[in-house]
Amino acid sequence: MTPFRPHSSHWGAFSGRLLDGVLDIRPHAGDPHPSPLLGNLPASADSPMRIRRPAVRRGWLEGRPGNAAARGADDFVEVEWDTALALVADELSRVYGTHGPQAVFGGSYGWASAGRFHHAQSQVHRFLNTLGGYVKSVNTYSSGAAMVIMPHVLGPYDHVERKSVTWDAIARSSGLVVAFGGMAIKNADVHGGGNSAHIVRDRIAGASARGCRFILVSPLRDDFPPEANGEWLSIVPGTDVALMLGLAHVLATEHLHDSAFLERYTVGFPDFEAYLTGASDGVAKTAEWAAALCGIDAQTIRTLARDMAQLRTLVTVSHSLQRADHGEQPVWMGIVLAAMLGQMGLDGGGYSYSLGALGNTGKHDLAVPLPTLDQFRNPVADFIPVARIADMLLQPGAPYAYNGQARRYPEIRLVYWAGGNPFHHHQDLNRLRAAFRRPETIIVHETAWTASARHADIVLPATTTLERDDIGAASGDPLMIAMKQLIDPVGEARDDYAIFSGLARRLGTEEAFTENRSARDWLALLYETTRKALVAGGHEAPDFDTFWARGELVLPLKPDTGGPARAFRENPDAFPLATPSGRIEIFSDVIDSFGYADCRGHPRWYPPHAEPAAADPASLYLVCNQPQQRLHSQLDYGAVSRAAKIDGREALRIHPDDAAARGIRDGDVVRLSNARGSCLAAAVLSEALRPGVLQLATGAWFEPDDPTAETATCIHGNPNILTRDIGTSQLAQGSTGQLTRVQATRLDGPPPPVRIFEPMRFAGDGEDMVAGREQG
Ligand SMILES: Nc1nc2c(c(=O)[nH]1)N[C@H]1C(S)=C(S)[C@@H](COP(=O)(O)OP(=O)(O)OC[C@H]3O[C@@H](n4cnc5c(=O)[nH]c(N)nc54)[C@H](O)[C@@H]3O)O[C@H]1N2
Ligand SMILES: Nc1nc2c(c(=O)[nH]1)N[C@H]1C(S)=C(S)[C@@H](COP(=O)(O)OP(=O)(O)OC[C@H]3O[C@@H](n4cnc5c(=O)[nH]c(N)nc54)[C@H](O)[C@@H]3O)O[C@H]1N2
Ligand SMILES: [Mo]
Repeated sequence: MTPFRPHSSHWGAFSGRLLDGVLDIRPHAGDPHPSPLLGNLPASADSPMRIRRPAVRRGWLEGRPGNAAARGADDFVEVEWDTALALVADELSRVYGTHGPQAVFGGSYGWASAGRFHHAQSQVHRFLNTLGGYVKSVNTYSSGAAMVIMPHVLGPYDHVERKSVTWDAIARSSGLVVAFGGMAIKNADVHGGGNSAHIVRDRIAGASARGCRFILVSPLRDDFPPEANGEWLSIVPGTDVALMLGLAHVLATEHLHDSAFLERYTVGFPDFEAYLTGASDGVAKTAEWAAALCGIDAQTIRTLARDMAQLRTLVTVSHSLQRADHGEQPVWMGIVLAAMLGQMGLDGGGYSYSLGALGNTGKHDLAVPLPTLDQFRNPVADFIPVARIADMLLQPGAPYAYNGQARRYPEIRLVYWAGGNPFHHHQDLNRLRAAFRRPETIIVHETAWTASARHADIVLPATTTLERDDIGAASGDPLMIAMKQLIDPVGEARDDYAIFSGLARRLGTEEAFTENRSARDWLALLYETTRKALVAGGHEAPDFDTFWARGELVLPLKPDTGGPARAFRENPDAFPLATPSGRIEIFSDVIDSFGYADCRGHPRWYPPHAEPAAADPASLYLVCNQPQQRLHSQLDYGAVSRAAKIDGREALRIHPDDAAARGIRDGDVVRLSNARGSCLAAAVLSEALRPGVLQLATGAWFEPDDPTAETATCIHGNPNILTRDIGTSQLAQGSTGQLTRVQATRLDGPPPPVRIFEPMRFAGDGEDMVAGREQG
């Protein structure tokens, strides 16, 4: 019998073995609620979507560099590894030699896979740094707005997101949790680097059983697990700030706010209060005012505000709220609302950002550092806010504002991507297609034929974690896991480290990149960081071979001390916040001094950026949220992801009233469209949605109806063909992909079949020669 061997993934720890050629997976015994996403993994062992050999776009091969018009519509030619590595090395030499590192974009955003050493981001950045650096990206698609505004008004993002309120404190002390954007249990399945124990459901159930009330503010009812016994406030998308202002107005006018807290711990409340009452702009932000915008009646708002003042209240704001127009505002206004309640730093009260969005948020912090590969220093100072990729490629030299800086986009000639899928994560894919036709060369390392691989010039096949040894560990997760290789590399796939080592050899930087270490040497070396800290802390500290033989190691946790918020509350002079004033900034002089019309000195209600579709009364909101059945676009070809599709097409949820008004029945194919493009998806009627709101999760692999068309339709159901590619504001320039406006119509006649998961064909192959096996 083949023994099970330990392994890990972003969605959970497990053990696996190959049984009659099929990957057999068993969730970690200590995980109370293993993620169903584990069921996607076996496909990575044998799917025809795996990239088996290096491949080069024919047009690039024949007319390099550039010849980019056909990018995304061209054939690929499979080549030997030696040929592929020589092509990449020569092209890197040419671009670095002629244009310097500032012509190389190595931002390479993306989640890649669990594993501390073979982490694609660390590998690509380290490799490019040994060549002289690259233009990088800053911040994330997750929290582009929050990461920039937080340090101005509350302190480092990491303190607020990771080190404030724990699930234990909620289960112990919270009386009322008001969750703007909810805490969809699907999201807590996942955590970058691993999540060995899915505890969120049980903690919520525990708090609820003790009597804690959970209020869900969301257009979707299922953004809370049933265990919350939540009360659903069905809000108009994009209007949370109006609701928060309405609540704040009730608190202020009924003198339910904590003036002593505001006085001691905050700056700028009087300016904000003048706005709240209308003294400064003539509009009082009353409950009625809020109700007209957010669709929740004024009496409900008043009652909620009074309850919030009465109970031990935690205000949480999800990532999704800030991945939208003026996304800085709900983050900031949530802080102001919590400050008015005066409970910041109290057990189970105050403010928490993104709790429930990732599996380890709200768990205890680790007491030891994790193994981390040195990426070296990047000598290039230039960067872009991550979601400005298409702007950068389309408008080299163009000016833009960011966080008080007047910046210009660099001129990029070569794009290098490893471990991300921009054709998953970016907005307005037709615009991104145009942007991807600009650089001279695009190189992608991928495990699978994603749309990003299909839009590259040179595609190098990477292994998945299943095909290599690594160390699995993540912030907030106590288990360090010996991730052991479970299967042979698929096709000719190589580890990113091996690929970069081979390139470095050709480029004369091998020693700098590898430091003469094998992958195994690196695991043992990186492990030492954690082992030394274990020794120093007086904990059990097995050597690497013992850890590896044992398969896992439980790491010590820090005690739950309430984090920086508690320390600040107890002694604001000794433990000031890391903001300019040392206090919570309800008014920020720094932000005000930037002079941005779309993000000013204190939080405000800004109507969404004008959208042509919004003027049409028949248009609907489209919520483009995270998928339940996969992580982003990863393993969209896996069994669990595919089982949720209807005739191979992504499911679109629509309220029965909206469906009836359009003659749409369950299972019908629907065309969604707006000024940017269109996509097809399969209707699922659901009363879990607010009427007027549609929901289409992200992550269905982009499949253009016509890859040569300027404006393509995605026939598989990728919502990013519809979303807008504009920044949250001039402050943060974050992604606004969560929400958009669309028309929805029933597609009459036979829909085009979805063929994205059919095996790739390669130039030079006979008609019936395909890469990989037949589809099973
Ligand atoms: N409209 C809309 N768009 C969104 C969002 C939204 O809410 N709405 N959410 C945004 C958010 S929060 C995020 S974080 C992004 C996620 O965007 P991404 O992180 O880019 O999405 P993934 O699908 O996780 O892409 C990771 C890729 O890495 C590949 N990969 C995995 N392991 C390896 C490896 O070892 N080596 C190499 N070379 N490749 C590997 C996978 O095959 C996959 O294609 O999407 C964003 N996009
Ligand atoms: N299963 C699974 N889990 C994941 C991921 C995944 O791909 N799959 N991705 C992970 C990543 S990278 C991240 S960053 C997090 C993202 O965490 P979030 O961004 O918080 O997750 P979403 O599911 O996009 O959005 C949560 C909910 O917000 C609600 N919402 C949307 N717009 C509004 C609004 O205007 N107001 C209110 N009140 N609610 C609104 C939607 O109903 C949506 O279901 O999720 C993580 N968890
Ligand atoms: Mo994210």
